[in-house]
Amino acid sequence: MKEIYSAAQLMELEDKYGAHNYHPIPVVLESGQGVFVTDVNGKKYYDFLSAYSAVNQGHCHPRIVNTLIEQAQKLPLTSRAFYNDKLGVYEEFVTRYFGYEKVLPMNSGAEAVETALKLCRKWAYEKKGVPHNAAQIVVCENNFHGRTTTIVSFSVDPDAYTNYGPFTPGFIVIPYNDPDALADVLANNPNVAGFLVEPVQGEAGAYVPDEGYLRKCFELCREHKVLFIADEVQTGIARTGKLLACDYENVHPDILILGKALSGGVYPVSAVLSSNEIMEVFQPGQHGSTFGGNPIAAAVAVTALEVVRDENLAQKAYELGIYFREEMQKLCEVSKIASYVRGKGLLNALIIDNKDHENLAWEVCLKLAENGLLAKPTHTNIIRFAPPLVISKDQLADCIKIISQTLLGFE
Ligand code: IF1
Repeated sequence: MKEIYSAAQLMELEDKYGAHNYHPIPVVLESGQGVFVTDVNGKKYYDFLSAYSAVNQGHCHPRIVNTLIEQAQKLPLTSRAFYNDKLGVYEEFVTRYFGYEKVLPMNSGAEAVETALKLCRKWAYEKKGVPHNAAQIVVCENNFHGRTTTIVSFSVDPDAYTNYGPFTPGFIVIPYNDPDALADVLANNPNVAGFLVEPVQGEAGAYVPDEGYLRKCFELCREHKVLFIADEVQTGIARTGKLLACDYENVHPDILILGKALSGGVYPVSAVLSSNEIMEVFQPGQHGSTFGGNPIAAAVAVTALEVVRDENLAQKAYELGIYFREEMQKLCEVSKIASYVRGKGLLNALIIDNKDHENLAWEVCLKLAENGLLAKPTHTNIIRFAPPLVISKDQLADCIKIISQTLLGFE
């Protein structure tokens, strides 16, 4: 591209030549560093989305980018038809890091969720003894696990599923944050193979379940020989103030799904972790991916996880999260449009009172952008706040000022 485009022209290009499956905030970004991104006009913003928690380690983390460049220059892709010198090293590292015996590498979060669902079904037939094609997997209302045909088959969001049928059968949807509903389903369905859950619901707007919910569900699963499958694609890797959100309740999922920040956002890397006993149901040729486990992904993931540990990002997210919610709470007391704040660690959401003005959350986000902070609404009345975890307390204080002043401007 020789020509220099204006922001308006770049947005026009996307509008004209790209499918209209997104409605972005009208800023055109061209670079990023740590907690900041810069647009094509040179305006700098705090990034309070972190690419939906993929950039926990901050934009362009030098260690991660170096690993990416070095491996890209050496050997990017072999396929799994051959061994490579990075995959095994990564597999040992990631399984020890999260306390599992085996890992299966994929690329996107949705692929990892699909992998977990296939793994769970196969385990049900080959280990649990569920009759052929009768396996059921329990999921929760308002879930978000990705966009594949099977995953949207159990979505309750009409935007996610409308006109994508016929759908994959074999899923039972129960209310979230309701262990009794799970107890009921498990007591009445001997063919349940697994329970798939987000420890904090992301798309639902950082919806945090009651304390003890995950633990109770985990124990119910144990009792009924049902696999507890945690989708930590968004909540995992320090975002919620612990390495995993399940760590808050000492729950060690039978199957753990990771993505997003597993690469620090520089490359699509996802993973499914489990035990030898479960993972051994996959035999050669029964599952895989051209890019899954490629040398760049493997090398980058090791560095991205080292950064999380070396920079103590979980503890940082934990402490800064408490501070952020306290300050947002104070704001809610004085702001007419901010109702309440919720979240865990640095995965938070501010609920906007939009009863007089349906598009208010969107308007607030436009104003936040003008004032130098990027966030995105979800569900018309919720603004998600999830900065990179490398943010300093001073920077966060600065952001709290921007958010407060912006909201108070809406009276
Ligand atoms: C988009 C939401 C966030 C996820 C969980 C699996 C996946 C995701 C818990 C799939 C992906 C994304 C995808 C992104 C928007 C985003 C999102 F609003 F849609 F729900 F973060 F909150 N499990 N979440 O949150 O991972 O295949 O995308 O790598 O634009 O669709 P993926």
